[in-house]
Amino acid sequence: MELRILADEITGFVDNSQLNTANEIGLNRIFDYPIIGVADAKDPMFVQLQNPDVIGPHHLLPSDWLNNAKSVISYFLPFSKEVRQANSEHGLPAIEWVYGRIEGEQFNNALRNHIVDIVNQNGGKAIAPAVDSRFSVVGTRSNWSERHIAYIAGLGTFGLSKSLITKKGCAGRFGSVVLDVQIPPTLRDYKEIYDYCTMCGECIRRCPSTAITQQGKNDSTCSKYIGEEILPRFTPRYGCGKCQTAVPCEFGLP
Ligand code: B12
Ligand code: SF4
Ligand code: SF4
Repeated sequence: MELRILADEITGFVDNSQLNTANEIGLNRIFDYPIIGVADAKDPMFVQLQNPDVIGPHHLLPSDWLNNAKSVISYFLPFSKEVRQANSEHGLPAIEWVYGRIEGEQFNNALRNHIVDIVNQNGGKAIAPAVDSRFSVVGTRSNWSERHIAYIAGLGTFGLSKSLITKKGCAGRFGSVVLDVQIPPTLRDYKEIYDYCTMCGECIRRCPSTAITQQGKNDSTCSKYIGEEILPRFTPRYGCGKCQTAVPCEFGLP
């Protein structure tokens, strides 16, 4: 099976799925076309993620999710200009952004399932860990980290804000699927985990909870702010993403 078949399917899904809209707030498009990367399921970096300094021993390998795993498809769905620009104000998140977080993730889950279906229809087997019953988050660390998978699949590097920065920026969402079909891996054009970040510090100024400093991002400060300040105002939705909008790494490499 060629990557081109999957890429065409993903493009069609972004164009045609009703889940990529939020009509009740007049939003015609949540996500633009994604960029797609491929990792070899046997890449030694998957084992490295089990180091407690990186993620931890609970982080599963591709072969733990799927017997005979050969490749991992990872993609980044950039938010549309409407969603990104709406969130450029300081302070509370834009309504478009919190829909992007909740309804956007419903679209992302549908896309994960769609990719699994396409692989099955082409005679392969596939699993999307994020929608699998074994998926779990321990504290703030999941057993399948979409950003770390994207890093291995050549899609980008981390930033000071801990967002993963891709050639289409960092304002968006990631997804991935493990498959038992061999697809040539994407080359990583970086060496270190923060290569794409210029350390300009703009995300520090954007963060309403002071979670980000020159030393990095404090996950519990960010999490507490979203849980205590945002969720009560926007229930059942939430989000923030000020560190991903109106910054030089929002929609391209900084
Ligand atoms: C738990 C969680 C949170 C927690 C903790 C975030 C965190 N940094 O881990 C809280 C609630 C704070 C949070 C907040 C947000 N989240 Co969140 N969250 C997750 C979740 C479910 C799991 C994250 C996880 O497992 N982290 C693991 C830890 C270990 O990651 P880490 O500490 O950043 O990793 C560092 C170390 O590994 C270190 N490192 C040290 N040595 C080495 C060696 C190697 C080889 C490598 C690779 C790394 C490495 O580098 C990393 C960066 O410093 C993921 C979904 C998923 N399944 O992945 C989404 C996810 C990370 N969230 C996302 C988003 C969008 C958000 C928010 C913007 C909220 C919103 N939607 O409005 C904010 C802010 C994000 C930000 N600036 O990071 C996106 C990220 C998009 C992006 N461009 O990066 C994700 C990937 C969801 C998705 N499907 O797209 N989130
Ligand atoms: S705003 Fe600047 S410092 Fe922050 S992640 Fe983006 S490039 Fe890095
Ligand atoms: S999501 Fe909001 S609170 Fe969390 S680090 Fe980014 S700007 Fe700060």
